[in-house]
Amino acid sequence: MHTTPKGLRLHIGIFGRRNAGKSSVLNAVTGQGAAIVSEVPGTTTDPVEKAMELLPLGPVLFIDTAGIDDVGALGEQRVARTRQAIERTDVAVLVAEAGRWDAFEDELLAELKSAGVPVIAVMNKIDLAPAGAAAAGVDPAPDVQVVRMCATRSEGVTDFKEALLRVVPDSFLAPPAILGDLLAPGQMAVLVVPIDLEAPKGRLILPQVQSIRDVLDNDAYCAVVKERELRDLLDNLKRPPALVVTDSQAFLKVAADTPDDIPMTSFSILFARFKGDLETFVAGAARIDELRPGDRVLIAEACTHHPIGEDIGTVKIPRWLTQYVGGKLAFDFLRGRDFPADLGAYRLVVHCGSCTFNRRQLLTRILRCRQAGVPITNYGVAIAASLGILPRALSPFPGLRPAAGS
Ligand SMILES: Nc1nc2c(ncn2[C@@H]2O[C@H](COP(=O)(O)OP(=O)(O)OP(=O)(O)O)[C@@H](O)[C@H]2O)c(=O)[nH]1
Ligand code: SF4
Ligand SMILES: [Mg+2]
Repeated sequence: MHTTPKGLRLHIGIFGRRNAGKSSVLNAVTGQGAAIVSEVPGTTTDPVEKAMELLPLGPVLFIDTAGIDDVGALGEQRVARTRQAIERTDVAVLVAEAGRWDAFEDELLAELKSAGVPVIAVMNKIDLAPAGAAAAGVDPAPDVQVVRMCATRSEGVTDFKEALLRVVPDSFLAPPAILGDLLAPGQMAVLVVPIDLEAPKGRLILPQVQSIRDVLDNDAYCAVVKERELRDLLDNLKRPPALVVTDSQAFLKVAADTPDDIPMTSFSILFARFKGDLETFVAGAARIDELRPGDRVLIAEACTHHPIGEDIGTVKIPRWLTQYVGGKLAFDFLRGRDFPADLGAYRLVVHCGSCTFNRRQLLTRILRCRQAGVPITNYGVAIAASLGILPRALSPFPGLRPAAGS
């Protein structure tokens, strides 16, 4: 968890007046009592750093600073050190007491903006704000995300994380490789691409094309075959491939035709890692074992492509899950950009490969599911789990283990 070099962590600086609740906001967001909190203004005297994994965003470094309205000679040094913290901040959190946004906050905001740092304004202590006081706060500027919180009761934490995902610079959301990192230069991958009714006429689909490009970018190479020719190809190779990747629909046949010692996975699992958070999806798949007949499952697709023949999302996944559970499940289907505000009715969300989404969009959905306490998994992981071959499909990722039974 702490292996990510500090320079690669998103640095989140927390600024504001003394006693506004900066350290309390840090504790609420991290869910840990890392920072000392007290009613005495000036409790935090020097910037305090806290490295952690903030799901679903990834590795971050919080910098809790001393109140910048600090007074006296000692105070001036503290203010200087707080100002230095701005220089290493990627995202700034300006904490104010709800209903108390004055010239001081405006100046601090202007300073942060002139440093080119995106800002989240936290109106904290909403519990103390007079009832009806215009929802306890002003909206400082159109380009500033405003979050209302009661840090001591951990209220507003999810809103805070959503705001964070919105303002995080793109470079911090840069995805890992698709599969290039699983191949050394000069190694070979075999990509299994079924050409069935759902395959578009005359071309390959985007995830397949992106995978080929990623292999080439990493000085490796690949062979592309339909599932029928896989066995023949493997028999004719002088060296076994370093990796076999299949479309999920041909999982069982490809698993049967690929020798056990060759790592094997699916495009959908590769994209779960590339676009989202494979670990979360693998953890979410454990819920499949707990599903009971009658449970409600949301199948969510990022785009509104038209299903042809037996569609994977509306037909195949429901069938596989139903067979696995041994009884009828209640499925809802969702296509496109809208994600339901209320996910509470669902026992599980199964998401498509999100090839048309960027990482920020999928991570936001993962966050919503977390907030609702609903496990989320994706097509490739769910299919592998319901076919009983998830451990095999995770063989290229030795650090990831499915929960027992899935
Ligand atoms: N009622 C209420 N009190 C809060 C809230 N957040 C923080 N407090 C209280 O406000 C006081 C100051 O909180 P801190 O988190 O230490 O504030 P800080 O901004 O870090 O203060 P300094 O480090 O002194 O600059 C403490 O007594 C907290 O318990 C809140 O949302 N509601
Ligand atoms: S966004 Fe989802 S539904 Fe649309 S093509 Fe990609 S994987 Fe399929
Ligand atoms: Mg403090």
